[in-house]
Formats: sequence, structure tokens, C-alpha cells
Amino acid sequence: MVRVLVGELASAVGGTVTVKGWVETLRLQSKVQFVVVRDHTGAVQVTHRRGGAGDALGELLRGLTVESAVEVTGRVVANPVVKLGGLEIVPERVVVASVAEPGLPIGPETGAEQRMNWRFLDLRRPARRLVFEVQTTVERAMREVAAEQGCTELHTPKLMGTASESGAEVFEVGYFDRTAYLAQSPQFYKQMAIAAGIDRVFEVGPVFRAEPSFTSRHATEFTGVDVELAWTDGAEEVMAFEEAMLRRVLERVAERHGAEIERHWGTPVVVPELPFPRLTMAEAMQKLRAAGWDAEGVREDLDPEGERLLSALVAEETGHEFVFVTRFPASVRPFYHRRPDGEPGLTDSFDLLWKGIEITTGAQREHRYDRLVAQAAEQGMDTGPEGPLGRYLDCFRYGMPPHGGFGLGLGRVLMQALGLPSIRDAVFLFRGPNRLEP
Ligand code: AMO
Repeated sequence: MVRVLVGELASAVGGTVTVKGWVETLRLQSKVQFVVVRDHTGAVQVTHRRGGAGDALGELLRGLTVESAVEVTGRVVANPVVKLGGLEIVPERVVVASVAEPGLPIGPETGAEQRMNWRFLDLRRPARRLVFEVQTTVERAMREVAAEQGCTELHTPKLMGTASESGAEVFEVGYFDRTAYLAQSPQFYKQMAIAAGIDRVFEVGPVFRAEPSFTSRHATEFTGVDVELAWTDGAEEVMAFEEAMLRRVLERVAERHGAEIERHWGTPVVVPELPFPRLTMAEAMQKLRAAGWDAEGVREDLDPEGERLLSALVAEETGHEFVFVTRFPASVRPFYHRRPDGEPGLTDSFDLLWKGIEITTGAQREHRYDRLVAQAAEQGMDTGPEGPLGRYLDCFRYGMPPHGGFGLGLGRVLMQALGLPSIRDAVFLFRGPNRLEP
């Protein structure tokens, strides 16, 4: 029989249907047997009144286990006594597609590591699966905006012959008789695309970082959303692009999943006002220090505590969940960030914080060959034609337009959108220094 989704049963009352899903709970009494069956749209009670000897269906239900995969055919009956949606299925036929072994390896109290070992079971809980429904909406909204804005979607290589950006955080992999590196950012390739005349670049793809970080927001493999825009005047234009994209994302998320996110995770989805607040790094530092952060006055960059506090202070003042921090010191930024004219100690760059966490780094890029080479050399990088930057620097030798862009961590966006405690909960299968399985 054709499958009917549990979420559609209300319109099938009086009819005979087949639902397909997992056994969520079993209450098998001598006279009545209750089986709650769950699919991805909801859960329904199956009620079987036992018929004495020869009750084959009753015997079959007696052999069921929680999380077995079943197909239940029966009549949909309205019953106001049933808490679950006010209806039940009176079964005529039950097929056990696949029986679950008794004694599940995880339960509601299981710790994070064990849950990750059994992630496929963990994800059967609707609250956890919701993340990927939201992710689908987020990516779709991003693509929608990127397309409207004239972006071309690219897929840049993740295997590289030389380490990108900096050598420290890159994974080496065996590559025939030599070593390859896993891309720690599409940075150089998206800029190469600008040099290739692709006016606006958009990419969603894997990013690898060999960072031995054990925080709730670091993964060794994550999904990056990257944008690069040609002919920008400065980072302001890039920020305007990003805030418009995020507003659309949150409009869609609020519309489609707002109620469920609130119900499962207690997190309100707020559609942000435009423009987002902006603070220069100098202003941010002043605010933070006035609130007691960095008592020694020695820091040049925000640490996680600084990010949390700054977001809290901005939220208090403006009611906004986002804040762009701009004009970072050159000493804490990569060599390819452009420095404003006459201010060599600063960069025309930004980070975007959302509810206490950095979700983006972006910048106007240095597109002038000589300055770019000088800035790379200043950071001790080999700028020779045979060096790791050779092919990248070539892009700036034959007419490179001014440009700017940003990189956004998708897992961090989901973490903040749902209010998840860790990036481990925001990705299908987490990868960290101690986790390569399953
Ligand atoms: P950055 O290194 O700041 O910038 O990375 C961009 C964004 O990616 C996310 N992110 C991470 N997410 C999970 N685990 C990690 N280990 C991790 N590291 C970073 C964050 C971060 O803001 N090339 C630049 C971007 C650009 O300038 O266009 C870059 O890679 O959300």
C-alpha cells in the first residue's frame, strides 16, 4: 500500500492507510497493545485490542522491539482520549521490515561521545534531525541570494600541491609519490576566479583545518560558505552583501522552522534588522576594556571571552544579535587583506560575531601586486615563483580587479540559529582531533 506520512493522518480519518517508520514506544498489556510509530513527520499511536487465542497480530506485536522499522496498515480513527494528535490507527497488518536488537546503545541520558558513536540513532530524535532541515533552508536561501546578486557557483579543488594561506594548519595526505595538502580555505582559488573574470564567486564546500582545538566551535573538517566579489571599493560593500544574505536566511528559517526551533531548543529565531551594528576594532577594545576585559591592555585581537562579552554589550545597547568588527590590526590578519591608504597598521577587514561567536572573516583584498608581495614578505612568506605562493601571485600580474569577500562557517551558523551547545550537534558527523569515526 502507498505510504501515508504521519503528519498527514488527520486528513485520513476513517480511511485505511499504511504508515512506515520506527517503533518509538511499546506498551503491551494483556488486553490492549499500544505501539507508537514515528516517521520524520511525527508519531502516531497504534492501538491493538487483543483477540484471545489465535491473535497472530498480537503475538507479532509482542515480539517487537523499540526502534524496529515497521509498516503498519490499518484504519485511522479519531479518538480524543489519545494525547498524540487525537487519533490512532487500528492495525490490520504489521510488517516488520527490520527488527532492532533489544537494548539500545544510547538513551536520553547518554553522554556526547557515545551519542556520536551512535549518531544514526541519535539523529532519529526529531530535535536533532531538525538541524538538517534548517541547514537545507539556510543553504537554499544563501544560493537564492547569491544567484540574485549575480554570483557564479564554483567548486574549487580540495587537494593542493602547496599549503594555502599559511602552512601551520594544513593536513598532509599521501599523493602517489609526493605529498598533497587538504585545502584549509578556498581563499586563493576564489581570488583566482576573480582574476579569471568570474565577477562574483559563491562556493559551499569542505574546509580542512589541522588545528588541535577541542572547543565547542572547532572542527577539523567543516563546511565553508565563501563569497568573493569583483570591483568592490572596500569591506563595507562585502559586509552589505553578507548582512543581506543573512537576513534572507533568517527570514526563511523563521518562516519554516521558527516554531519548531523554539519548541525543541527554546531558541527564538530573530530576523535581524539592517544594517547590522558595526564597530571598529579600536571602538570594540574600548568598550571591552571599560567592561573589565583584558585588564593588562595588551591584546590586539579578540579572544573567545572578548567575543562573548562584546556581543553581550552590543545586544544590551542595540538589541541586535549581530555585530561587525572592522579595521583589525594588520598584525593579526593575513597578508592578503588590504590596508587602508595611509594606515599601514590596519586592514580593511571584518569579523562578524553572532550571539558571542565569530561566524565570518572577510576583507577587501590587496589586489596590487607589489603591495601584496611586500605584505607577504613582511610576514616572512616565500614569495618566489617556485614558492608556495607563486601561482597565487601570478593572478595579480595580468590585470586583477579590486575585490573583496568573506568566509562563513555553516556549522557555526546552525549552532547559533538553533542555540546548540556545540558544533558537534550542528553537523551530520563531526570531525575533530580525536574523532574520525563513524
Ligand atoms: P577564517 O579562517 O576565519 O577565514 O574562516 C572563516 C570562517 O570559517 C569558520 N571556521 C570554522 N568552523 C569550524 N571549525 C573550525 N576549525 C573553523 N575555522 C574557521 C568560522 C570562520 O569565521 N579565507 C578566510 C575567509 C575570507 O577572508 O574570505 C578564512 O578562511 O565561521
